[in-house]
Amino acid sequence: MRFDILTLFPDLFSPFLRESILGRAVKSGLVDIRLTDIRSFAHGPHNVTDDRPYGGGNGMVMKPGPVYRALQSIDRPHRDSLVILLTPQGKPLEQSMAWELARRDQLILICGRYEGMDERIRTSDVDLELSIGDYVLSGGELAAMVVIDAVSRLVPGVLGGERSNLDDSFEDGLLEYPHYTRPRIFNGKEVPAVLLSGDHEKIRLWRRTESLKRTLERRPDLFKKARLKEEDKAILAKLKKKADSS
Ligand code: 6GU
Repeated sequence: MRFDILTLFPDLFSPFLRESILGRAVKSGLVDIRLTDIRSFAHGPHNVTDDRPYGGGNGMVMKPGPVYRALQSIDRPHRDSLVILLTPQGKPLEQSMAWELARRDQLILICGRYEGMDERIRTSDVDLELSIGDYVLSGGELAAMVVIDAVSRLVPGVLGGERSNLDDSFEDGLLEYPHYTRPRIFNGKEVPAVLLSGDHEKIRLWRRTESLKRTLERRPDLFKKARLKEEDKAILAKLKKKADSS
């Protein structure tokens, strides 16, 4: 899978692309990540990429020309490439969207800066606008890294055999159960006995119950979209009853 990043700050990406799971995926060729510096497509002696807003007001606006030329310079050998603009006004990124994006061969990510991007780029050259949450970042770069991280770990082979993404929070719409590793007692706190029991069915049931409990306590909104089995509904009914009676 290929990612092209259009940015005024390509240097922000280097450690992120080099380290850990993504670094390994890049090295092995499972993901191919290319950086395009929008500034190198600016004209004039000062390579200006922003300008004052028509109509007045605070802040600066990204000029359409440099972004447009940067976009034109990207080769698109694949039929299903997608141009994504990172903006707080975009559609909120969710796990289901990450799966959809992971099916593509090429994602072209445009990182906005300043107060925003000239509207004509958004309306004629962008396929999808994405936000990573309801807060304001100084630019789309961190959001692009979030998208690349969330998507590339769904590309077959990227996580390797050592773990799977299927147990992750949100894969079935629920929060994950708590994890423990050695030592068995840490600062006086013991690992729940069930996890030492060796009884796989009991462990599975405990984990599922903890998942449902956490989701109920912290993110009840997730139940609107969660995929619940009959067993889950029974556990949930018990949890709710217990909460009501205490
Ligand atoms: Cl994609 N960009 C910026 N600048 N701020 C954001 C965002 C994106 N998503 C949430 N906040």
